[in-house]
Amino acid sequence: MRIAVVSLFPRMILDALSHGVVGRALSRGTLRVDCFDPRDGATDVHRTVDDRPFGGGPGMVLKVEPLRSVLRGAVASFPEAVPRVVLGADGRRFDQDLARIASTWPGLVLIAGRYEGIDERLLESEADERWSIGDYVLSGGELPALVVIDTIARLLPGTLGDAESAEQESFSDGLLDWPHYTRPAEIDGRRVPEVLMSGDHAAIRRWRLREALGRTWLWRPDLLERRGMNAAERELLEEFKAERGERRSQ
Ligand code: 9D3
Repeated sequence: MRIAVVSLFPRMILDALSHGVVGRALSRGTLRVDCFDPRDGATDVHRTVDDRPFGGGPGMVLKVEPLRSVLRGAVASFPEAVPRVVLGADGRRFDQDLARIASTWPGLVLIAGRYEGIDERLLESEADERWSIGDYVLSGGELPALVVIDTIARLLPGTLGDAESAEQESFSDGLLDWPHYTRPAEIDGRRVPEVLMSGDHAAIRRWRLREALGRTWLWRPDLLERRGMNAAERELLEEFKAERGERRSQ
């Protein structure tokens, strides 16, 4: 998949993508990311990309012409039509479901804003969607662009190893993670749960699912509501609650 990013800080995007799983996806060619800088679309000597807001008030607004010119270049760099997505705090919440959908697209143009925002007329005429990554105020769209790219990259065939890819579709999908442990088996008198040392893979699987269900019930009941549970899972959750009650009364 290829993603084009329109941003005033292309280095911020490319530097951040050079590490780890996404860095490998880029060097293997599973993913390609190209940046387009609105400054390159400015025509004056100062390479102006922003101007004062009509109506007054603090801050600056990204002008239409430089942004539109590089955005059209970004769109034209694809052989077919691809969705143009503006990152904005007022957009549709980006989540794993939306990431799964986007990971099937042949390409994507992400537009990251800065300052107070982008001239509304550009958003109306040159963008298909607006996505937000959550309810908090950032300084611009670059970090959201990176969040979107990282999330999509992990879903592309060939990014993760076979084991990790298989785990994505596992029984624990839609739940919080179970707890993880590594050596040493005891630290400051605190031991790793005995079942993990047992070598009984069915029991380990069952314990992990129980912990994942229990943690999701405790901390993200909204996720559990949405996902639902089968009879076996409901029983495991009851087991978790009973054991938790016992632990608390000890
Ligand atoms: C304090 C500024 N706000 C006035 C009410 C408006 C505003 C302007 C620019 C708020 C945020 C931004 C910059 N943020 C983004 O470009 C952004 C963002 C975010 O801030 N939170 C969550 N998702 C996103 S996606 C893009």
